[in-house]
Amino acid sequence: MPQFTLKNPHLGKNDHLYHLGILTSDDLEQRFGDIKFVCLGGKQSRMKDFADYLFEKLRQPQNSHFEKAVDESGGKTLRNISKCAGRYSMYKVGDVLLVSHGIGTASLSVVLNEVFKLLHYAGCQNDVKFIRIGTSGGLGVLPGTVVITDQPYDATLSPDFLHVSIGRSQRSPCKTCPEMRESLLKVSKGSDIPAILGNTMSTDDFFEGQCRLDGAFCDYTNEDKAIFLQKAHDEWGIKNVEMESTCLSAMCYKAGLKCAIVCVTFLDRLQGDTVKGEPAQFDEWQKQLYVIVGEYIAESIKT
Ligand code: R2B
Ligand code: URA
Repeated sequence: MPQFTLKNPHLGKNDHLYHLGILTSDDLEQRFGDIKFVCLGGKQSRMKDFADYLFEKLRQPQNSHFEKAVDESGGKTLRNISKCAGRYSMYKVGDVLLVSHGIGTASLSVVLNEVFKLLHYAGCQNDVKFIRIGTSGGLGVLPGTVVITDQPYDATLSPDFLHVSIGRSQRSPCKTCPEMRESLLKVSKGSDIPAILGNTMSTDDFFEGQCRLDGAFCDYTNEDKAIFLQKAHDEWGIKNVEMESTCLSAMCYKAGLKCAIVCVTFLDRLQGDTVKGEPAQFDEWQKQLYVIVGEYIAESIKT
């Protein structure tokens, strides 16, 4: 299998992955060369939780990164590899790297640049798969439904990612991997978790960008909002709204890497704006993502 290689001619041998707290002199091939999957999610605590879940699901793989000291019961604790940098959390469980990305494109693109460089410097194979597990607002679906993204759209309903380099706006295509989507859907059908394939709208802002009336500002009417969201649902097939799918799918596609996006919905945005409910219920819904993605990874590693 060929190695994953970034084409940037400016990359050398000495680099500092500043936000991950990793140097190229840190024995990257030995520590990270076996990575096959990268799982990303917004919250640091969710990635720690998912790392612990995956560690058990994959039967405690020894090529994980542990704290040096054992815990009170003599057991091993997974190490937050990026703790020293203080920005993101990162764990390695067997062949899987789990990384938090914060909220939105700015935060996600920083960590993705550094994760891509990590794979490049570590000499990973070029078939590493990226999966985002996240939360979202649903459109016309029951809260708790898991949406596996087919096509990401931006906040203007364009199927690409708008970004700026050397003062110029550029649009890059957003693509998720058809095989990964289908396999994730198949895994979910084998469980009792409600999961669907659908298109996702990704915005740079949680409030006005997602047509909410309950932000600090609102320059449109309830009717304007309802017309836009209904059109997004009916004509574009949008089933959920979040803040990272365009950036992730465009950056992975540009790097030649496959990706999937699996998000649970916390409310139906055709019914309201405010996320409200019991924290325990939200935790339970998010654990559905661990079950689907954990099973998908376990099956993929087996075959
Ligand atoms: C979903 O939830 C976050 C905002 O609350 C954001 O990261 C996203 O995509
Ligand atoms: N995350 C979002 O980006 N939007 C929502 O409505 C809920 C979670």
